[in-house]
Amino acid sequence: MTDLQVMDPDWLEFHPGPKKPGFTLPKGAVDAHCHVFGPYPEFPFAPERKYTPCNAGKDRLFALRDYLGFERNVIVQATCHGRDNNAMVDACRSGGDKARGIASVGPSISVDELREMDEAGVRGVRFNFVKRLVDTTPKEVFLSIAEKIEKLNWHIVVYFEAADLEELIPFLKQLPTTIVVDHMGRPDVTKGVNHPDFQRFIDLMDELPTLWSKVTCPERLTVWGPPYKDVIPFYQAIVDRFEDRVLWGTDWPHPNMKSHMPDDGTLVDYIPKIARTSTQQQKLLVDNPMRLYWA
Ligand code: 0GY
Repeated sequence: MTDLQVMDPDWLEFHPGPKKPGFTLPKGAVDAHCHVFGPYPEFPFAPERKYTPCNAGKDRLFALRDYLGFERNVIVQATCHGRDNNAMVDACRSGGDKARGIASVGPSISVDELREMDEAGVRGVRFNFVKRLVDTTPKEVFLSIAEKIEKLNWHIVVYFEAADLEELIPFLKQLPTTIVVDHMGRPDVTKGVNHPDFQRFIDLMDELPTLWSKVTCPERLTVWGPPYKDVIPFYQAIVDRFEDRVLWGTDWPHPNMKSHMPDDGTLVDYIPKIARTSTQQQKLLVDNPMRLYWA
């Protein structure tokens, strides 16, 4: 089927020719946060989506994986596909043992449907609280989904903005599985690492041994822009304290970037600034994602 571009007029496409990273990734490194978009029309976008992206299918993702030096991908269902997980599941099936997935599901999902996704490589669901991306889902609905997926030994990926964390804490404490927070809960980096908002997140990781963090997306969190120096102390604070519960990913194809499009090779070169020892790098890029997604 021939691809058709239907993206929003102001959509920024992923970098067409990223640099070859200077940093050599450890053997078996996992890109633990990336997406596929379409390609349209083979995999249509959801009617309820809040944005229409460029096509960014599995072939482009796997080519980038090999080019940057990653061995594996964790493909997170993007909100532009709603609860239609076909593009992500198809990519997982094509990737075989080199791919795992995170789905987005509704309360009516059956155990058989979950099992079928599990067999394709899906290992979790994503609960999204970012208002510009999704309509609100009642917490009871999420809790009913959590109960179902727990039986498959899956985990839950949560996406929220820092300002919403306080209100979400009682809910997060009710979740029965490992919880992975996207992009450190999106701290406001202008407030500094010692601000109560970021300390609240660190305190929660201290309190809940089941809580993990993705140390991802400096390009989203930065105020200064490349080379994202303002975000480094936040990543270091998390990696230094919780090196067994952190994950890293490119976030390719970088949905909703408005200021600039990052070079994925430059993002890989950023890793040694946030995980400064080879032990931390091995855990962040290999041991932790392998334990969570491939064990
Ligand atoms: C990300 C971030 C964003 C979008 C999505 O599923 C999505 O649409 O995750 C965003 O706009 O902040 O993790 O890719």
